[in-house]
Amino acid sequence: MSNPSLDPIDLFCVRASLTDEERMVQDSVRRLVEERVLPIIRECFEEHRFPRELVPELAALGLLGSSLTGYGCAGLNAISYGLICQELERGDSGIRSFVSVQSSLCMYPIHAYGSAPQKDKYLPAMARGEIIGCFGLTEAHGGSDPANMKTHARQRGGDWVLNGSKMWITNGSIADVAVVWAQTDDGIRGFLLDKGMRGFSAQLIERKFSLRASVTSALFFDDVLVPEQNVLPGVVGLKGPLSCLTQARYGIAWGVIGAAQACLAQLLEYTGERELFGRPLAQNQAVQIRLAEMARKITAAQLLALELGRLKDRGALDPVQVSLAKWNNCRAALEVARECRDLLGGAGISAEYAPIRHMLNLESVITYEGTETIHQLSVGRALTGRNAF
Ligand code: TGC
Ligand code: FAD
Repeated sequence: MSNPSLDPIDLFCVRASLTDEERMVQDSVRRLVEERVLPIIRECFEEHRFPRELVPELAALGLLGSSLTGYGCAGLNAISYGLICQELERGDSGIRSFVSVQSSLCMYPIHAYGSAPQKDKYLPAMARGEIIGCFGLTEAHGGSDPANMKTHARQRGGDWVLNGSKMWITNGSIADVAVVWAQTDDGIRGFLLDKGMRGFSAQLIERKFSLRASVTSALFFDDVLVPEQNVLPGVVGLKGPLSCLTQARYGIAWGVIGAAQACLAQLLEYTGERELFGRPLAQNQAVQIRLAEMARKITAAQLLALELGRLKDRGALDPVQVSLAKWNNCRAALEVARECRDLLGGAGISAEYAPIRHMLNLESVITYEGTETIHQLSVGRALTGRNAF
C-alpha cells in the first residue's frame, strides 16, 4: 500500500473521525469479540447454539439498551450504538441480532411507550441481562405486510385476551418477556407477555442454514389473559412497531459492515500468501480489481452509516434514509461475503474460514427488518409520492 498507515478495511479513516469516547466503545467491543466470541463462534454455528453464556458479559460492557438513558442504561450516542453493532457483527450476525432485539426492539418500546411501573420492572433487569426480550411482529402468512396481522386482543373486563401466533422470532424460546403486537378494536397495540403466562408458548425453529448461532422461534397465543398493566399505554397503530424497526434497522446498517470487514481482512491475508502460477494470488489484476471493488463497497457503506449516525444524533433522521442505508449496506456486505467465499476457492466452503458463515448469516439479515424489496419500495415511494406496496 502506498501509504502504509492506511487501513485496508477503513480506507476513508472513519475511525479517525470518531470521538475518544466512540473509539473507546469500539475498542472495548472489539476486544470482547476477539477474546470471547471468535474462539467459540464456529462451534456455536456448527452446533446451532446461541452462546447464552456471553449475555452477562454483553451486559457488563453496557451493550444492552446502550443508547437509552436512565434505568441503568449507558446513554451512548447513535454512532456508538452503530459501532457496537459493527464490532459484534464482525464476530457473528447472531450476536448482533441478540443485542439488536434486546436493545432496539424490546427495551426501546418499553422506554418510549411504557408506563412508569413497566419501565421500572423491565428496563434495569434487561440492561443487566437478567431479563431477555423478544419482539413479535411477523406472522407466518406475510411478514412484509404487518398491517394485515391476524393476532388480536379483545378486552374482557379490565384485562385482554390474546389469540394468534408469530413466526421467525429472534430470542423467542429463551425470552423472559415478549413484546407482542396485536390488532385491537382501536388499532395495533403492544403487549408485554411474561414467560409462563397461561396459553403462551414458544417453539424453537430448527434446521436453519443461516443465523445458526441465534435462537429463532414461533410464538403461540391461545386465549392468553393479559392484564391491562402489561399493555404499552403510549402508542396505538403501526407506527409503534415501525418506530422500533427504525432503531434496529439503523443498527443493522452499521452491523453488516463488520461482517464484510471480517471477510475482506481474512481474504487479504489468504490472497497474499497463496501462490498460483508462480506468484501470490493477490498479484493478479483480476484479483486486485475484485479486492478493490470490495473495498469500494465497504467504504461507501461505512460513510453512509457514519452520516446516518450523525443525522440520528442531530435528531434529523428520516426512516427513508434508514431504509436506503439498510438496503445498500446489506446488499454490499452480502456481495463482499460471496466474493470472498469464491476467492477462497474450495477452502471457501470450509468452516475454517469465516466468509461462508457470514454469507449465510447475511441471507437472513437482508431479509429481516424489512426485505430489500420493501426498502426499495419505501425509497421509491419517497421519490415519487406514490405508494406501490
Ligand atoms: P403506513 O400505514 O403508511 O404507516 C403507519 C404509521 O406508521 C408511521 N411510520 C413510522 N413511524 C416511525 N418509524 C417508521 N419507520 C415509520 N414508518 C411509518 C406512519 O407515519 C404511520 O403513522 P400514522 O400516525 O399516520 O398512522 O405504513 P407504511 O406504508 O409506512 O408501511 C408499509 C411497510 C411495508 C413499509 C411496512 O409495513 C414495513 O416496514 N414492512 C416490513 C416489515 C418488517 O420490517 N418487519 C420486521 C419484523 S422484526 C424483525 O425482522 C426483527 S429481526 C431482528 C434481528 O434478529 O436482528
Ligand atoms: P414475505 O413478506 O412473504 O415476502 C416474500 C418475498 O416477497 C420477499 O422477497 C419480499 O421482498 C417479496 N415481496 C413482498 N411484498 C412485495 C411487493 N409488494 N412487491 C414485490 N415483492 C414483494 N420478525 C419479527 O417480528 N421478530 C423477529 O425477531 C424476527 N427475527 C427474524 C429472524 C430471522 C432469522 C428471520 C429469517 C426472520 C426474522 N423475522 C422476525 C421475520 C422477518 O422480519 C420477515 O421474514 C421479513 O419481514 C419478511 O417476511 P416474510 O418472511 O413473511 O416474507
